[in-house]
Amino acid sequence: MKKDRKNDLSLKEHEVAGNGLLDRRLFLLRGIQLGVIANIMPTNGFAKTTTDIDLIDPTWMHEPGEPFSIYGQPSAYEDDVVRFPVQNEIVPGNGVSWTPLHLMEGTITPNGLHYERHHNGVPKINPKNHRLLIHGLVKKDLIFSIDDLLRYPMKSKICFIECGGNSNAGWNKQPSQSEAGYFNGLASCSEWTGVPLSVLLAEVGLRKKSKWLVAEGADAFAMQISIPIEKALDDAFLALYQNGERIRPENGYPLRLIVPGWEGVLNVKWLRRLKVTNRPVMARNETSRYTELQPSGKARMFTFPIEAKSLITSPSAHMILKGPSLYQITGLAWSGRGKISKVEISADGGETWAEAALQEPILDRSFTRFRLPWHWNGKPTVLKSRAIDETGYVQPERTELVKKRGRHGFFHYNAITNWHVDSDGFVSHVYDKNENETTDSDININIDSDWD
Ligand SMILES: Nc1nc2c(c(=O)[nH]1)N[C@H]1C(S)=C(S)[C@@H](COP(=O)(O)O)O[C@H]1N2
Ligand SMILES: [Mo]
Repeated sequence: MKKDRKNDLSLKEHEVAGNGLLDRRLFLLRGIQLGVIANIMPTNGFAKTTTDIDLIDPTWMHEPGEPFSIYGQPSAYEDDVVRFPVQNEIVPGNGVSWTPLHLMEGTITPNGLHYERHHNGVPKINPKNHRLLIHGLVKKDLIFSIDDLLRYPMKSKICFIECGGNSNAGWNKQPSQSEAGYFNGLASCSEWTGVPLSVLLAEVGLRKKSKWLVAEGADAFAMQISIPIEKALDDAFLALYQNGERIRPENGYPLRLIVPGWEGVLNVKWLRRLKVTNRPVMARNETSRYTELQPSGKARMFTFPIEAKSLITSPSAHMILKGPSLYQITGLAWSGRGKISKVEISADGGETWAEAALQEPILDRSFTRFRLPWHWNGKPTVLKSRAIDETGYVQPERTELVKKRGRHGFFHYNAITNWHVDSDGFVSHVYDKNENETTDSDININIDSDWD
């Protein structure tokens, strides 16, 4: 094959940061750039030539295939792509199941893989018998059935939900060695469809003193949480659909609150009651949980927005790179304050950084996929990704986060994750060397088996 001279460029010419990070534009979907990638791939890319190997004649072409099904399931060969449940031994309905982010691509979480956080199990709700009451500081109390709600004009929004306790193993003194999704996958992204809360609040009529909304779920935990009325009127909505189908029981069927960009606990599932009040209810999940002691001795409360975060999903913990070659570094970035404006990647432990390509669509408060070509030279190194959102907020290094928030952290862990690649290509999680994790005053928490 005659090589296009223009594309026949050496790897070095495309290097934009130390240790083999290549120009993100090589990943733009245009012939010329992809041509360059093809040219710098080892020996004809990753496929075999027809002189090495024959095309396999598969047995499944010699017999009729399976008939139709009423609800599709993933291929039986994909049975490792599953959530990872961790539950309380005494109360099995209290726990979490993690989304396998390291085994997934794109930005949308399939419904069966959306992470779960229940405090007392998944209620079996018959939608015919489910009601939503809106009362409190309103002009008239109203009760809605699901059928009533289905008649309102709806809106759809793609957005992530992240538990405030996601990635909390990051506060541990030793780096968690769980796979990327089983450490950071209390975060998922779906298209939610339902009725804007502002429409229903206009219908009940807010009284002057209304400042908060207390939302309550119809589960055995009867979860309660307070939400400022401004957010409720701004972009909160009552979702009935998740990625085009009715919400899964695990995620709040038949009705859940969506509070875009704010911590997961506000997104009350199995929603049955909204009480308009003039102050927060001070429920368990906004006092003893989802708050934390600061170095000043004061507790942080009502830390609603999820700060910008990114995570390289591949290569990530437990993966093995097959020798020096061209690799695609890819991952997810998100921010509860708007759109992701930039993701930077380092392949030399943070000394130099290159800008990653952001895949369209880049949406408000949604997962954004990033990619960057990397030529690994086979030497041990540390990969990092750093997200910057449209407010200019920069995802912190772990040392910065610990310095600012102290050692009593449990929630809102959004530090940069370091993936160490050893000379065998094995990937593991490491902290920066300069992090002193051994002072006596440190509390000795080990959060791998805890959540909230
Ligand atoms: N009724 C009810 N709503 C709830 C919870 C719950 O236990 N009961 N858990 C909350 C928490 S802590 C989180 S992080 C999210 C999890 O939503 P998901 O299970 O759909 O991922 O739901 C929130 N809403
Ligand atoms: Mo949560």
